[in-house]
Amino acid sequence: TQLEQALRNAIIANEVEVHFQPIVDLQNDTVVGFEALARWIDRDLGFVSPAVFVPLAEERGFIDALSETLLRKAAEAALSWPQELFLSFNLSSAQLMDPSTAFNILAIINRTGLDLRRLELEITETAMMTDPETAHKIVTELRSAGVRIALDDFGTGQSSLSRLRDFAFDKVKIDRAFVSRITSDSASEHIVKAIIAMCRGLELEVVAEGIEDFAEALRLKALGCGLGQGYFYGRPVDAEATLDYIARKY
Ligand code: G
Ligand code: G
Ligand code: MN
Ligand code: NA
Repeated sequence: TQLEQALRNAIIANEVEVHFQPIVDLQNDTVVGFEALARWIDRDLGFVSPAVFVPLAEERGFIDALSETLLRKAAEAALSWPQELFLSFNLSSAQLMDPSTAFNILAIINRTGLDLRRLELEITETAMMTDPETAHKIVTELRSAGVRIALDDFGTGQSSLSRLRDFAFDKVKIDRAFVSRITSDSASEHIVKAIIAMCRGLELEVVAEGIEDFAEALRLKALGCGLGQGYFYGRPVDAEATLDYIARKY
C-alpha cells in the first residue's frame, strides 16, 4: 500500500521523529522523566498517528527497524538531559512476542551510552497476552539488566490482577479513561483510589496519565498519587523544545 511504502521510506530516510512528554512528581511539581512518543509527518499523507503506523509496521514485519530508530533517537536525546531524568519508551505487542527483543534493546542502549537504569519500558497487558511466557522472559531479562518496566494503560483492556502478582513490574500507569473522569464521576475516583492503595501495598510506583486540568491534578495529589502526566503539565514536544522545558522547569 501507499502508506506502507511511505513508512518504509520514512524509516530509511530517518524521518520518523520522537517527541517527549514530561512525567512529573505530583507532590512537588518537578519533572522526573519523559515518555518518548513517535511522530511522523509524511509529505503527501500529512500527520499519521503512531496508533496507525506502529500496528502497520508490526503487521508488515518491520517493527524492529522502526523501533530501533525511535529508541536510538530517544536515547540520544536523553543523553543531554540531567542524569536524574528517566526515559520511558513504549514496546509494541509484536516485540513482546519476539525472544530477541531484550537483547536488541540492550544493544541499542549500550551503543548510545545511556545508563540502562535511566530507561523504562512501557508494556500493555493486552500486548503481553498473546505470548505471556515470552513476554515474561523479556521482562525478566531487561529488569536484571537494570531497566525498569511500567504497565501501561492499566485498568483498560483485559486487565488481570494476577498479572500484577506474577510479573515483576516497577510502575503502573493508570489509563486516562479513569483520570479524565476523576472529578466528575465518583466511580472513577474510587477506582483510582483503589489502584493507588494497591500499588502502595505492592511497592509499585503509580503514574496517572492524561491529566488535563488543575482540578484533576489536585484530586490526584490528595489521593496520594506519586506521579502524573498529561497536557496540564506538558504536551509531547520535539527534542529541542524538551530541552527548553527542562531549562524552565527543572
Ligand atoms: O501519542 P499518541 O496518542 O499519538 O500515541 C498513540 C499510541 O501510539 C499510544 O498507544 C502510544 O503508546 C503508541 N506509541 C507512540 N509512540 C510509540 C512508540 O515509539 N512505540 C510504540 N510501540 N508505540 C508507540
Ligand atoms: O498508550 P499510551 O499511554 O502510551 O499513549 C499515550 C497517548 O496519550 C499519546 O498519544 C499522548 O499523545 C496522549 N496523551 C498524553 N497526555 C494526554 C492528555 O492529557 N490528554 C489526552 N487526550 N491525551 C494525552
Ligand atoms: Mn505509554
Ligand atoms: Na497509557
